[in-house]
Amino acid sequence: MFDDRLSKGRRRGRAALTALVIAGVGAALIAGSAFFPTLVEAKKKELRTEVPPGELDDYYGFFSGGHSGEVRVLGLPSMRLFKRIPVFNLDAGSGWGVTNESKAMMGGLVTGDTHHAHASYKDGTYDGKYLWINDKANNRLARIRLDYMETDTIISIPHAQGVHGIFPQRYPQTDWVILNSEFRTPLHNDGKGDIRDAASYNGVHTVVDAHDMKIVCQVMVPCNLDLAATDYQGKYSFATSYNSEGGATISEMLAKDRDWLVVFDWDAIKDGLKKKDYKVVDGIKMLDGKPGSRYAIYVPVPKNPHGVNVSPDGKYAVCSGKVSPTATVVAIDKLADAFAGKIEPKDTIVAEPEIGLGPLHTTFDGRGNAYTSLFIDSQIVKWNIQKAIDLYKNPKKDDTAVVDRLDISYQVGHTMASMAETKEADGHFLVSLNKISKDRFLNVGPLKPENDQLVDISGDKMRLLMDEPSYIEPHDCIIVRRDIVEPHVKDRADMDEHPLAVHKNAIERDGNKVTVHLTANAPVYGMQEVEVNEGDEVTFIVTNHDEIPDLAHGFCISDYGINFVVGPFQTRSVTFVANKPGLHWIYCTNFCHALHLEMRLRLMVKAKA
Ligand code: K7E
Ligand code: CUA
Ligand code: CA
Repeated sequence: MFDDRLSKGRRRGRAALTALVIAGVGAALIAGSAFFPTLVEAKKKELRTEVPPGELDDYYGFFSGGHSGEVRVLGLPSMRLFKRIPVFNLDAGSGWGVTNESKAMMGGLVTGDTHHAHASYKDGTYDGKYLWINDKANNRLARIRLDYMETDTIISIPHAQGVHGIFPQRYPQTDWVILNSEFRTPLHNDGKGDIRDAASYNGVHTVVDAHDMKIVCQVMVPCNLDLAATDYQGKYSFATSYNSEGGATISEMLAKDRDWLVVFDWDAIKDGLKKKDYKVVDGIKMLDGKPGSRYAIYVPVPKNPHGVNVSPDGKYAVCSGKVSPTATVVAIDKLADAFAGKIEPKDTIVAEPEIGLGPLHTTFDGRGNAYTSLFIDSQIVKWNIQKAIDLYKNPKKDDTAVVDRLDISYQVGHTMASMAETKEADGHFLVSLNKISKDRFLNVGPLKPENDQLVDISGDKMRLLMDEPSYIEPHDCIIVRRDIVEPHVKDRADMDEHPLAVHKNAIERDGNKVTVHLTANAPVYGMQEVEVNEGDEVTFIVTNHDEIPDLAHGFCISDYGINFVVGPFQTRSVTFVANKPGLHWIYCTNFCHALHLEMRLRLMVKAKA
């Protein structure tokens, strides 16, 4: 039966491949369809905005799950939710936070606050290998491998609180990932000394090695660092700072009319590391990026800036002040002169168009237009970057860089267009990630869903396509072309990647430690019974030997609070103290076979004498 399913799967795979080849040769062959299944066609004709049953989406959307602590994988344009990847959260559906493998990464924490999901790059576009996501709550960075779409590493970021903006290096490939600390803290945050003295607090710009996930160095700054971006040359990273005042209260943080866009010079950082121009603080190389240092320049931008995004042509960094109705455009090719002291940091600003109230984040269509989210106005505003630059040079009364406005529902945070964080921005779709849905969905109590709205940006005017409710609270997302990710995604694990993969069923006893090596093969576990003594420390290591795509087994121990899922060729383990004597059936929780209900074994815990 399962062999049959496998070969059917293979046949389907071949059919899909054939379809792809045909589509490449010419879409004329796909006659009779109102939809245009390939991106090539979407560019030539009108944008397809529906995905009928049986067809696949054109894009993967990787959405942050906010304080749910997870990452979500959606398809666009359908906006269907395919998968929730547990990262910092307890996930009963998969056993994340239950298995030894996940617990080892989570460090005893089951909460997180994810904001920014960004994928790995090669030469300015995604390579489909990894995704990084921050945990603002507990100051961590996680990496998700996209072949399994599972978290593979979580690290803690020292000397940092409110780890918020993150961004991978875009060129020549992702070797570094940078992170910002939104909250300033004492460098040695051990409660000793004067912790009330806000003037002594610091922010840090952290550089992480994307390959081994170790911290390369930190650059200390006197201000806070909020959102982050990298350039398309591998030379600079950017961070907005809304607390240039160094305040500890909201009124102090709002004192000045301008704060900063801080720009970090990567060549200088690399040189500083080589010349050992750092202190070692708790084992971390700490460079001093204070104003006047060679590591950072401070571009004065309007009041309390939030987002910073780099245009897909690599020319401009665009940020916006939450309490200023403007966006600020910084020319990246002027930064070298500013670092060299030939011009002032403020002279790198080439435009400051007035766009609307509460501007937060900006995205791009690859045709020279920027789309900025306006939290207070509840709008996406489309504006032309070159026109903004021209008008900044030669102001004309009654002329504006604004091209179009779209009312959204309501109070948008991030907005992201398809492929917009790459040099291949294609200007097809945009998602407006709104904080409030208000009257757009059936009422579900005082706490309503958020509303992620899908917008067609392929024409002159933006066109609202869809409202999609979502759970608290996606801050940000990226939209990645299907052909970049799909070839990397595997149907089964590489069994021997797990050092404990079970090839032979066995029980080992070492004093009161019992290790059970167990295979799972529909519809049986490799053993029908296991006997232990009350108080034993028991470890079950379970390997799924079914190679059928998606044939997962569960492993649930009755009354022990243990349940997890093991995918094809995957190994998962759990360790617990057998503190409840008696018979406890272990059963499979994934409906895997006609005899799935019989897939169980007896765990017999003999009571202490
Ligand atoms: Cu604007 Cu955390 Cu990116 Cu929320 S952040 S919106
Ligand atoms: Cu295995 Cu159900
Ligand atoms: Ca401020």
